[in-house]
Amino acid sequence: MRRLKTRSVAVVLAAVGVLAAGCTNAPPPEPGQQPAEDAPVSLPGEGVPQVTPQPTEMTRLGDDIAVHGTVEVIVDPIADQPTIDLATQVLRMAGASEVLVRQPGQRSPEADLRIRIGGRNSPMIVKGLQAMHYGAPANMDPESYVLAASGGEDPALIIGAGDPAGVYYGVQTLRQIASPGRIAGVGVLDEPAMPNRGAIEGFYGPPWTHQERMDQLAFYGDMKLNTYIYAPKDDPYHREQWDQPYPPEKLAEVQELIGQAQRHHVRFTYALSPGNSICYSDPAHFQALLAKLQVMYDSGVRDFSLPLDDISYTSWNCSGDQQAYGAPSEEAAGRAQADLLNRVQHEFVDTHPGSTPLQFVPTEYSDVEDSGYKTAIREVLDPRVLVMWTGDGVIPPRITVEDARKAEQVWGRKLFLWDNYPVNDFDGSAGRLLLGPYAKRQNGLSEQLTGAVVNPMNQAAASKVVEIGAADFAWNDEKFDPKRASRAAAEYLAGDRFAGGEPGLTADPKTADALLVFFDLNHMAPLASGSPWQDPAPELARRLESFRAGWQNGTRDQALEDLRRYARAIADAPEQIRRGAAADFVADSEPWLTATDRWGDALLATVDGLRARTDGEEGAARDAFQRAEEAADRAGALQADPTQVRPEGPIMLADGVLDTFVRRAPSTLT
Ligand code: LTM
Repeated sequence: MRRLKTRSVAVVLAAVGVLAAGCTNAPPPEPGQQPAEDAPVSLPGEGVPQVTPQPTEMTRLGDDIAVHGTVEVIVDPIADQPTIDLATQVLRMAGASEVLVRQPGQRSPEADLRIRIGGRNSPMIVKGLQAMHYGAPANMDPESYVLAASGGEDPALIIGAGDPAGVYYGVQTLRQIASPGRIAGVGVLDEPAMPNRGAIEGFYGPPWTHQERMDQLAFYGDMKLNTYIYAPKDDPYHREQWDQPYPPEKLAEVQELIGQAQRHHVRFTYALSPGNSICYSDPAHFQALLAKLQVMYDSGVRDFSLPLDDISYTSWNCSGDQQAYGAPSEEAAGRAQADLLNRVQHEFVDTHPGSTPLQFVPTEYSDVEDSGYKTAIREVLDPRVLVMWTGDGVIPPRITVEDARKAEQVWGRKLFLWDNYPVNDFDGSAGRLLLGPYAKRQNGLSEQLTGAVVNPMNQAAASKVVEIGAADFAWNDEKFDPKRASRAAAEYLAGDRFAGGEPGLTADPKTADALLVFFDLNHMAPLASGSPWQDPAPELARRLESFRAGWQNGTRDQALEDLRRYARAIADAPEQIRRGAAADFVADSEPWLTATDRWGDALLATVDGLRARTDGEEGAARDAFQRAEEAADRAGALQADPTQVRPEGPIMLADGVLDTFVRRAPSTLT
């Protein structure tokens, strides 16, 4: 983990006549801990807006800046065009009638507000920060940035960084501290905890569409995620036909993705998975592999991965390997794989300028026990090659610092986490949309990993809920709060949009609240066996528990009123979400929204039945319970669409909580 050496930065607040912001939130959890599940959502400091991922340091620096009239943006060459375009869009959305983009030295006198964006050590940024009495280290690591904003008589806004990605991230933060008419007067010093952060499209089943990938890449920029690994198991050119060239129209699409990734400061990582048929000792296979990588290099890719997961490693694909490595064994497979990887690292990566170290998914990727295979890899593989690991388990119930330490020992290097959440391609996840928080990943992991990518769902837009949590964690695991991240996800999905789909400045609170209800109903996350590592519907379960208590202890009117309110929130959530949330999220979620409609009706009818029973009207109660049962049956009959998802199965929603309550209430609540 990199850390800004600025904990003691002198922010001279008195100079701008502002009191230092007090912190209203609870003290951060100790390293290695996360807030308890029932802890309140942690809030940013007083007067400081919510930014996701959470910055390393953010303090109030001065009054908010009023945005109106002509805004001049002075940029030096470190800022690329997408960064300038984003800054321009943000300022327009915030209320600028005109945005003039200038180079240093080209000041125009008529500007109402002047913004400087550039290299940390460029004269305009150095002078600007001095004038604002805001300290920031002179040497900034890649992706780090400083932002200083202060309103009043002489408003100023400075964004400085050591590299183009840092400047882009500074402007992404500007997007989040801007609101209609204003920009918050804050100082931000920020850097990522993990150098590699993002997603691996590594699931089985229908791969994402081109449009979904384009959207994801833009979204990763919004969330300061810098890595997308292209590894869709069911793309034949990635795996089964790994040695075949892409047809021209497919290649053109991949090239468009590469361009989109560059515009959003995402490293498009091309993965090729030859393990089901490769003959390690065959020079023709090696050349075919290099040819495939070369096309990607020529198209702009600088990051490469060779996943060798989910293959048989106790048989060879050719007799040549038997001669070269002996009888098939795990240890022999380790040597053959390490030889292949070393050759790709030395003969391709090292000879192709700008390429980053090779990445690799081993065949043993999900445990921390030493083995002949791991020993071979540990002893033979070039130490620069990044090795991926899914935690202790393919779908681990938690990922701890201790697991990662043990894994480091057996692999002889720190690992790159392939996090199998929220992926829903395995039997235990049939019929589920995984919208729970990014949780049970221990803070402190940033010290122990080279990075983390999540393997998302077939449903790209719905995956953003967990991806936002993962982005928040990978950027700043020290301050990570799963609940805060879920709320940030709800607000992101309930946000307005710039033309072109980029997120706007405001979120609709009613839609965000409806989304949180919906997330709770889809909170359950299964292990491979299907049993949960995250509980089903914990908020609903808590409310039903308190209802049962009220029913038993004689406060039935109040209990019924409270439950009806939440049942109404469930029943109304789908329409609110359909109206207010991002259209692609709605499309992905439609079967689960329909299920929510029906379960909401079932719960409301159950409340009606219990109300009637309390009033002594047993006939009306029976009718209502009958309606509840019919709605529950209709909800239970919904099936996942096999053309959209793998595996298929009945739509699951708050199962074991909502269905149990509705079905048992008539006989147990008497
Ligand atoms: O996890 C890894 C390394 N490989 C596969 C993934 O492709 C798959 O998506 C997940 C979840 O089913 N499990 C795997 O084993």
